[in-house]
Amino acid sequence: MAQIIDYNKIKEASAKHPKLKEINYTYGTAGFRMKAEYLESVIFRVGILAGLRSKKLNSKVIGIMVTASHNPEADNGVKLVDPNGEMLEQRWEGYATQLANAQSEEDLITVIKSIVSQNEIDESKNAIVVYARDTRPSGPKLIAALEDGIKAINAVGENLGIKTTPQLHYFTNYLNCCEKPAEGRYEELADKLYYEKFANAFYKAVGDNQRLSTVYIDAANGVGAPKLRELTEWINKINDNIFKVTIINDDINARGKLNFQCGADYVKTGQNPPLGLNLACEHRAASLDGDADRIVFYYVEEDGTFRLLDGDKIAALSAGFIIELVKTAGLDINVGVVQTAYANGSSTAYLEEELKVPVSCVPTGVKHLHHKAQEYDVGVYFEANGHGTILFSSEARTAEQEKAVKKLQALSELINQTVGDALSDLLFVESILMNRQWSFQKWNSIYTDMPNRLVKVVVSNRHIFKTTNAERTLVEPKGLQEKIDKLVAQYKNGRSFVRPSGTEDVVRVYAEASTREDCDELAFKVAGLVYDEAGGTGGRPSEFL
Ligand code: NG1
Ligand code: ZN
Repeated sequence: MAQIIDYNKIKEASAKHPKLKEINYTYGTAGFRMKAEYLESVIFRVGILAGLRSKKLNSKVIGIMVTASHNPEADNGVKLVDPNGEMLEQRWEGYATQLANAQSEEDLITVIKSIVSQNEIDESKNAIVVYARDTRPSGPKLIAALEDGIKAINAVGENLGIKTTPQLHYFTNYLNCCEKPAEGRYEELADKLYYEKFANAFYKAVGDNQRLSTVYIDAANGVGAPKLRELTEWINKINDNIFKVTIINDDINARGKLNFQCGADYVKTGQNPPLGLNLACEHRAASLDGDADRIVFYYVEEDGTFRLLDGDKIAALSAGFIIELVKTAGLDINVGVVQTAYANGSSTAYLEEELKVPVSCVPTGVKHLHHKAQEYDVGVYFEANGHGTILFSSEARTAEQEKAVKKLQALSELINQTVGDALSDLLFVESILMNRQWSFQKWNSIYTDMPNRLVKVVVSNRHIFKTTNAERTLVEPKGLQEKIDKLVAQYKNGRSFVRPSGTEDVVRVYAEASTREDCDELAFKVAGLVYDEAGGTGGRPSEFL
């Protein structure tokens, strides 16, 4: 029988993790994320919040992931995962922000009590929480603060050790629908179940198609390296002739290497291969990010041109294959694709005009994509940066057992439906390419990307930027959108939009146009405009026009 909440115990424990005065925290697109040294009090309080959420949901297991994904090594972050493996419910994001900003111990107790009363939480319910971290050096200290928070609210906490973000999502969902392991066996089981599931599903999905060449994987010197290695060992145990990878940037122990000039974000933003990879023209390669929930693929042409196969290309490849299977099987299933404003214009045109699949555009942040994708029988969603997955509704999963349906079923088992997962996405893409016997070149040729560029602008206050129309139109600062529109109108197929980042203290400018020159000029003109008219700071970058 759990005790009711002991507020004095929380007060005492909290005094060991005091809130820094000068900082105002926000639970953003990806939870709390910033320099690791500012996060101790926040993480302690997230432990408390997870306990409250578990009590509220009748002792369901809540997940907590300590990671800052693709951010530099000095950053860290934390986010909560709901029982079905999805992101924390939106209303509770507000509670997370309130808890994090409570200045004194008394304020903290007041906030906790108000969450309890607003949600009619039965304090006597048991609470159970599982947590994991990526490989960042600041992880262990933050986990210790988290454990203090979990203990302070008398919740049961199970440490899963080092895991990828998608493993934590997957296992949280598993614990809430399947038998719970014995105490002390959680960490090991979280790996085993995950490897077993995806290795078997991959074997089923590739059938007897011929294996393709080795894939070189840049693991960003993060948690993806050991996890992918173990996953491929599991695949090889079933059949050692279906999948070959060579992992590079797998040094998780050296300081300063995580995400440094490598990883999915570096490759996508710079449109260059990562440090440490010598790409010959026949090589197939991919990059993960620091917590292995993003993946982008790439290769170089004979003349050395770098070709990126990003999240948009993954969505197009997946949707195309799924639609073909659905047609072959004669199934009455609706397939839809969800994108954000960052999706390349050519990808949207290809999906709508060639594949004739409905496409919707939602604001940045996986939760928005995920919710929209749930409206379809098969909902494909990928951010251009390589974070995404595919959701199969239960109707699609239980359709008759014909060949195409079986393949569709095998694909539905191969994708991590709780969240975007670089390792499961890698196997998913590879299985489609094997079924189609497509090279990266062939895959790339389904449509040609419009030249595009993403630019960061540092401003004194990014919170003055307000958007609408799935973030494609600025409402504030007043008058700025009209000026952007005037610039855009000067370029053939021009498109540009501006929004505040939810994970970094910057404003992002995105631009597309028919040629590389036009695109760069448009991006840097809009960036210059934002800098000049909306409080640019820290020195005007010389490339801004
Ligand atoms: P922000 O910083 O809000 O742009 C970035 C990505 C998002 C999402 C989150 C979470 C871009 C342009 N933005 O968000 O798509 O992945 O990080 O990691 O890639
Ligand atoms: Zn990530």
